Amino acid sequence: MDNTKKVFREIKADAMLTASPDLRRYLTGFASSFGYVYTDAQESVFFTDPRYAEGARAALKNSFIAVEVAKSEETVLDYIKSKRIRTLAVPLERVTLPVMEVLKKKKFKLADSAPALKKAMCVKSEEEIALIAKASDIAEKAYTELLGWLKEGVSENETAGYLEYLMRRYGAEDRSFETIAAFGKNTSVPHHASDDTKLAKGMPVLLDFGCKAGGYCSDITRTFLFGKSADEEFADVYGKVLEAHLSAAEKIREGMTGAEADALARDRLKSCGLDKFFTHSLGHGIGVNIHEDPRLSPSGTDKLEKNMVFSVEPGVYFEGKFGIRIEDSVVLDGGVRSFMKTDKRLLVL
Ligand SMILES: [Mn+2]
Repeated sequence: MDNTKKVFREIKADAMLTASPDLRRYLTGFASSFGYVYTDAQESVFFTDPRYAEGARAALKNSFIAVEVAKSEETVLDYIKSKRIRTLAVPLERVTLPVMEVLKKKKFKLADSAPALKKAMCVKSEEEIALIAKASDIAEKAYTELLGWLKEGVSENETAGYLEYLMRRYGAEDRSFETIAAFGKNTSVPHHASDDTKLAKGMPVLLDFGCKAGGYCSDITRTFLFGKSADEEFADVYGKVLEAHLSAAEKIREGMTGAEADALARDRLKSCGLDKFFTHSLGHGIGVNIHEDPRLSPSGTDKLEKNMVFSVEPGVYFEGKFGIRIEDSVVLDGGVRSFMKTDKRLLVL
């Protein structure tokens, strides 16, 4: 995958230089812990150290990107200087102060590449969409198997660990983020840190998880009951969160802003008095990073476009009682198409 030209087209500078691992991965499709990607109108060069040179040459053999060995950023900057580059675009929000000092010393005129990177990254290619679909399939396969394994007495930590093991077993290269497994009243904390709470009959279970395939993330949340709930309110509230999810997913269209999309679910929950318990935003973009643009939130100004991939995840949380979140990863193509195939109706195990 070579996204260097796609980003460079949007940049007003003679060249761009990118060092962050996630952005390098996005630009080259190659994962590494050290390197710089340089792009100008004529060429793209991936500078890395000897550990990655062989792997990078093999991976980028058929791409536009050349591979060079560089021991330090000094070597890279001297190369850029030798090309008489005046304006250099770097993602300013990612540049550390020491690196900024070096760039200034070398007398580059700096431009910001972050807006172009963000803009390019949120609209996915067919290849990227296929990788997110694969990461979604793996996550759901692991989830389906986990449901048959869950039993009274297992802890949240054990459950999170086993789910992550299953995702790797079915082909994931990593998890997308720290898996959330919450039992009972812990479900009311939207991002609960899994602990040694044990599963007991009648508890709600919230699992928020995802994995990476080819560098791309999936993100899914399911909330269900482990046996019939003692709380009669649960099934009723679940139905309302599901309605909010389904109605937003049905109505989201290209051209809407993130705020308009968010309002579809928020207004639905408002009509039954639940909006004040919906304490986060409806969704976020998903790609090489688990959280990226577009933002589907009350303040989201991003316009939703064809082939953007994001989450749809309304949730309501009753402190000290229970919480419910229902999340799919989706792609926008006319309307919304979900990557998830598992049933979202209330499951009572
Ligand atoms: Mn999410």
